[in-house]
Amino acid sequence: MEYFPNIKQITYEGTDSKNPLAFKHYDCRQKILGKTMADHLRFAVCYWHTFKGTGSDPFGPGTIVRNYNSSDDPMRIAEMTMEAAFEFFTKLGVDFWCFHDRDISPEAQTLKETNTRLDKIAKLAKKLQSDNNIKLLWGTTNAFSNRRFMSGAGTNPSPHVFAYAASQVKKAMEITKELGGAAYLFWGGREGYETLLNTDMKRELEHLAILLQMAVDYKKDIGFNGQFYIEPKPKEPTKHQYDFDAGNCYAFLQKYNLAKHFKLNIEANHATLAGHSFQHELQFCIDNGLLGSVDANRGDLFLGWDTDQFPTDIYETTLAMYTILRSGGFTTGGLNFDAKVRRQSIDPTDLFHAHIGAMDVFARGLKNAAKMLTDGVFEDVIKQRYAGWNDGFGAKIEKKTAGLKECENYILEHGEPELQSGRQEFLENILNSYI
Ligand code: XLS
Ligand code: CA
Ligand code: CA
Repeated sequence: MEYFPNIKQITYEGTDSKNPLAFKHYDCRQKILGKTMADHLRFAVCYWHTFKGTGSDPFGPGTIVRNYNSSDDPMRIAEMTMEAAFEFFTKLGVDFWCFHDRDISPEAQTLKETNTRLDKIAKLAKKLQSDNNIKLLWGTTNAFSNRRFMSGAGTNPSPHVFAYAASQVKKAMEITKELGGAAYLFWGGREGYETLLNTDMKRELEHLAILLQMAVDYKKDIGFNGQFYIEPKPKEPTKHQYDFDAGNCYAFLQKYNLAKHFKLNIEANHATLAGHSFQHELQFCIDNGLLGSVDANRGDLFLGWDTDQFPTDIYETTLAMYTILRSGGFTTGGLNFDAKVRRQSIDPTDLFHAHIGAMDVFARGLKNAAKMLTDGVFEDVIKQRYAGWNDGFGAKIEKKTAGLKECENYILEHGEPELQSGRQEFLENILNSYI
């Protein structure tokens, strides 16, 4: 059965095209700095919002009805949804997808039955992957929706719930391996707290580290070679999420000797919720060898929660791609559209418009960033600004051969420093000339 019968293959038609169902900028084969756009951007579609999202919000149930979502048999729905998903990936022309175990297959009464169901759906996914030449960017487990996880998964006060979460991680890792996933992700669903009046934060964090170490060990046991990611987020659903931001995750990973096993998945909307720019979180990761993958979405300037909207801002995508390109680009990671169409966007075609727009805006970001990098204007400004450290007294400080006394002597001899403008407005104007 065809689930999107009104949609043909989406193709690149160039900037003059007025066809809303065509790319104006994303030309998967076009080479930029020696690599195709597809290889630079590594687009992925997320299963949860795109195929399981119904538009429900705290004020009302879903508004979105899909033709692959109607059957009395939950396993039939799971199969139809998987078929629809691969039709969507193929028509859109993305190479990757991402999923949670519970998105692709419904939970049953017992873990055993649940896992049997998962195996069945994973088998179908594997076939569809190879039939359509689509790959898995990452898999993960949903250990936050079921009521058993109301007080967290790895950080739950109950070891019984911890063990349940660990069992889910085990199975989700096995499936991710089976599907050839480039990575396995940990997002701290309800790993956080609502009040310290009932929370032993120290102990909970120790337990989280134990769970991650178990996963590291099991990864070795089963010979899964994918990369592990942690995805920072500062709040929502809990008031305080433990994986607050990239800096916080890094401190945690270092404390528990896990840093060499993990990289981070940076989501734009989570960066801004944490009070950082998307570019800041990316740069922090790059500077610390932590950049894994990206959840490409955006928040809303006026709303303080995780709106998970599709990216539309060329300024943001230019800065993000500039930062990513400067670091050498993605290896295992890519751009996963962890984004949902709005509650009123109820047509299947809206899913295509959303993704086409997002892919085009990242393609434009990539082209702008490549020009910025080739021209090297910003690189030169930064080099120049720090040139004082390359030799003379600056080099002495960097080599740690000068102390406070030497600094004092230097000032006594040289007096007041000569100040230089930071030229921010000049640089912002140059940036705008690329956009
Ligand atoms: C929720 C997160 C989640 C992760 C995967 O805010 O973005 O969707 O990406 O569990
Ligand atoms: Ca995400
Ligand atoms: Ca989000």
